[in-house]
Amino acid sequence: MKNQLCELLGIEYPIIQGGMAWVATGELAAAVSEAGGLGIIGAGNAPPEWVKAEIKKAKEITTKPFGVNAMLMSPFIKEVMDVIVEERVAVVTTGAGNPGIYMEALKGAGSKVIPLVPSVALAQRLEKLGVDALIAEGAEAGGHIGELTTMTLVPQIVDAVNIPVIAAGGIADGRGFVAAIALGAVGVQMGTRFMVATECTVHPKVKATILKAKERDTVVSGRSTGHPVRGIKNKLTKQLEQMERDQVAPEELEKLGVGRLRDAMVDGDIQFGSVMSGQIAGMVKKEETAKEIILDVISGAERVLKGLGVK
Ligand code: TUI
Repeated sequence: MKNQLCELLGIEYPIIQGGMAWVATGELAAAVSEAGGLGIIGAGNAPPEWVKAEIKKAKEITTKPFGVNAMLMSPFIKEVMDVIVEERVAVVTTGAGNPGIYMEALKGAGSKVIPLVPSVALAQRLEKLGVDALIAEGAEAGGHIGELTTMTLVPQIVDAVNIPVIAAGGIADGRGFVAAIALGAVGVQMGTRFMVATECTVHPKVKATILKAKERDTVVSGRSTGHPVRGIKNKLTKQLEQMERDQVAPEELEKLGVGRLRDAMVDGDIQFGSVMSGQIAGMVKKEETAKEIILDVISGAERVLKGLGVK
């Protein structure tokens, strides 16, 4: 399974863990990297001190490369980027915007830069800026999403650029992995499946919610704000839905959303907090170590390929 992406990132398996805000801590990132994938710390809206402490934690657990996801809408984004540069983080993924203004500093620090993109247009713009690879994330994913599905987005981006493309959104096993490769991707990013990893420090009530979720249990909220978010249906999403029906001003919806992700992921408020999750939650049925998850995806992929007569 060693390929071009493994060479680029210095990893064993072409599997990246999603940079989930308030979920992907130094412990989870280090466990995924130790298991041969690429672990990612999710900076989200956290202050720079938190990001720095998580980077230090990961460095204490592993000497393997890991990354940080910089959420470009964070109020602390400039300071978080300073920490990333200072700590010379091996890989930086970005979400929720265009990382153009940070490229020079990140490349200067020796980081590989891999933005998440929801469209062909942004993929082409970022290729010109010299990013190392792209993550094409479909709307099956959890959290902030674009319009296109993984099935339609990945091959269109693959055809439009000359840099490696990683697929994300709706992938949680060997079948999804092979499907992504068939669409032209060089690897996958998985979030929801790693949320229930043994080493993931998210609140146990959140893990239980993911494990019992069925295929139609996620919904997209906040379309009127311009930043739609997928998560598990609960009292918060019902309230947001009602507000959209009542045509409440988008700023009011944004206000209601502030702090809700942390409420769920850290404090375990699964009713009024934002339990961001992908549609594939319905297929995630057991808690396993990061190593077990990665080996299951790889062995599942090998079984699919054998069935196809490829190997
Ligand atoms: O970023 C994510 N997923 C996220 S971010 C997040 S925190 C948040 N919470 C509430 C509202 C907004 C953010 C939770 N989950 N995935 C990657 C991703 N990036 N999805 C969509 C995008 C994206 C959207 C627009 C990337 C670039 C973009 O560009 C706009 C532009 O400048 O052209």
